[in-house]
Amino acid sequence: MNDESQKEKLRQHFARRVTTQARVVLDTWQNIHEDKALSGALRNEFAAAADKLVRYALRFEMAAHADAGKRILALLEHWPANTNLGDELERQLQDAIDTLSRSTLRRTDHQNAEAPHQFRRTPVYIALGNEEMASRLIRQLEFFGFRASAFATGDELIEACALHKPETILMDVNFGGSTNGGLATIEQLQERHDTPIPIIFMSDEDGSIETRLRASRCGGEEFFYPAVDPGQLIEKIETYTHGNTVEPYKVLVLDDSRAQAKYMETVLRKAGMTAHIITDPMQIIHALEEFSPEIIILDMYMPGCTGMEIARVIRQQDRFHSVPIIYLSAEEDVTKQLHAMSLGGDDFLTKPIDPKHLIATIHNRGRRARSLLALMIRDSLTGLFNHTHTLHLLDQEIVRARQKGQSLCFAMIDIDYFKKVNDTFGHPIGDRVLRSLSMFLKQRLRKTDHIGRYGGEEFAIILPDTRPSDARNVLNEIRERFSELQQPAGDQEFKVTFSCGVASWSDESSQSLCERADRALYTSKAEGRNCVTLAND
Ligand code: GH3
Ligand code: MG
Repeated sequence: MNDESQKEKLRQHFARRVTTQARVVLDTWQNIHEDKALSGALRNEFAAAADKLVRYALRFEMAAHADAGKRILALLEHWPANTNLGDELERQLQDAIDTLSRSTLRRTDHQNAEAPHQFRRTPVYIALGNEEMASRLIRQLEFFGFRASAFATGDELIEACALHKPETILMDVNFGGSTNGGLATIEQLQERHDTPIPIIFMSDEDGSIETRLRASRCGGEEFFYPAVDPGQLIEKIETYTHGNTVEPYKVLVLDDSRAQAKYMETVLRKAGMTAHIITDPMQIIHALEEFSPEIIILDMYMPGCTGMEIARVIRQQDRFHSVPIIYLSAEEDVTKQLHAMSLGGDDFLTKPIDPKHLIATIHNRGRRARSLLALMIRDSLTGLFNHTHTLHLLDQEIVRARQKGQSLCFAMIDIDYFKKVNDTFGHPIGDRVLRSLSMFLKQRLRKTDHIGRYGGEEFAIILPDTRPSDARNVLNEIRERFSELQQPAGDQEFKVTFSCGVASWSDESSQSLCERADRALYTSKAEGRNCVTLAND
């Protein structure tokens, strides 16, 4: 490769930094936009993201992005810290955001309509009156790697479920042409299965509470009315897939009575949950950081402070903003319970605790929290952590490595000549390659490693407590195995390789660590691809 084209490649490589950062800005704006009452808490994060965008865009000479970013920063001057966003400013910011998203939109590659031929997932069944809509949905789902089939009658559906239990069923409430025919089919179907199949109901005619109740009672997890948006549907299905991995819930209990705390611990452990108990409220911050609970149970009254005060402190941290909090107390005064809820609690359980009630509450809260979280932190194509969350995990692991005096490695992976895969076999096959690499990484790495989709065809891996030479060896092994994998495309097959850069943390910021891994990745590219480079300190 000559000098000029090397330079052009490098430029393109870094251009992606800018577009990735632009997406971080757009994502943050989306969150602000969705809940303006909480926007004050996101203002600084949004400003920092926009600032970084401008710096990157200037560095890599991308004028449109730099201008859009500067306009956002100028508008942010009128948004004081810790206040919520006002209407007029929101309109102006939206305008600037629109400009930015126009510059960031990915040019869609030439799309070859061919769908992937092999699927790993269990099927999704579709029972809709509208055939055209059903086949459109199937195509969409296949694009995301789901195997979907449509059914014309309830009997066929029930038979198919007996043969192969689906991940989920999309069911028209009035399926089969009769009012509530779909509901009746599902009721009949669920009786034959020990664990109910999650159902997504839709109806374009009837969104009444009676119908919704009946749907929910026979396993209806979602109710789309009056229309189904395919994008949303796919996200729902994706969420169920993650929900299906039955990791035990991580529950933090704060109760000043050691006996009560011990009792709770026993109940939770018996139910297969991971419990972490503290009896001193002053330990809460430390426990949050160390244990990262998914659900928090707080005693209402403790010496020195109340559960409500602790809840408020917990809610002040962005990360724990939406973690469910359950209060425990002998308090039977309803007014006080309501007050406690208004201060950021989700549920209230009265002592003595009925273990069944406790476990059911945790399951309900936990499941909802997990599916919400999955939408926020995961990439919908691969199910890996998204860019923002990967960086967040990296920061967390750096803190841990520093505390424990352990080593830590960060790797960046970029598929080689991926554009050619898209151009030759079509975008859907390209997507399937991304998913196959993501599954490959999940299979080969330890549970304690974090895998993220960093950008389009770039992945990032955080390897805690790992020495640089070990990280390099592991990644080299993965690289070799992956390069041998046959990727099917219709009746052809092809192989794909990736390049990788690894950096070992040396008491530096996450940004510096990322940049070193990125440079090492680029060295791998420059040295001919399909190799792993370890960054110098
Ligand atoms: P190199 O070896 O230098 O990395 O070459 P490359 O072709 O892999 O890199 P380049 O940056 O030129 O192209 C990356 C391609 O990845 C272009 C883009 O369309 C494609 N891509 C990005 N995100 C996705 C995605 O979500 N799905 C698919 N199918 N393709 C994607
Ligand atoms: Mg590439």
